[in-house]
Amino acid sequence: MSSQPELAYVGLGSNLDHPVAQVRGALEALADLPGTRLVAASRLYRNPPMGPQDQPDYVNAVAALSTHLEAGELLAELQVIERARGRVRGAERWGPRRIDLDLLVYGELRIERSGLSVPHPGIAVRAFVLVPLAEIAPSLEIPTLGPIGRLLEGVDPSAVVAISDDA
Ligand code: 5RU
Ligand code: CA
Ligand code: CA
Ligand code: CA
Repeated sequence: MSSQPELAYVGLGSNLDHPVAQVRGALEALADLPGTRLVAASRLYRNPPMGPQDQPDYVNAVAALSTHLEAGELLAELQVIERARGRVRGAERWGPRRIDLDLLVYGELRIERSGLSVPHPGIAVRAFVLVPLAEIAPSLEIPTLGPIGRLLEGVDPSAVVAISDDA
């Protein structure tokens, strides 16, 4: 654990076993991580699958964390939460899942190695990440990728629909 907290952004996604409850439960688990505060959470957004289409719609959200965990520690904790919340690694790549937690951004850090890229390269082209991320961090400058506003201009956000709070 480092002494200076970093601001990190985590993407959440679910399309199995009541996705709204899965994402809400994972947000609580993020808030409970050691040395970590949940500083913001976007609304939840329902949207059709990208990649393989033969699966249910997703619910996606983004969380902002202030954390004393190092990037590698935080990544390991995200995988612990995925497993604890019943994620099963299926045969199909990019198939349906109960919960998926992606480390999108960790401070100013840039990592490029097999199995881990930070910032997450998918951010740039995925409306289901950019829309909730822009909701909680509209002025974010994403290391290597640029200002979030410019990235948003390159995607179609129309299918990413906020789930009303009182539904
Ligand atoms: C190919 C393109 C593969 C985009 C993937 C999610 C991708 C998804 C999600 C929605 C995947 C990775 N679609 N597809 N939300 N994850 N809407 O969280 F994202 S598989
Ligand atoms: Ca906490
Ligand atoms: Ca993902
Ligand atoms: Ca993932």
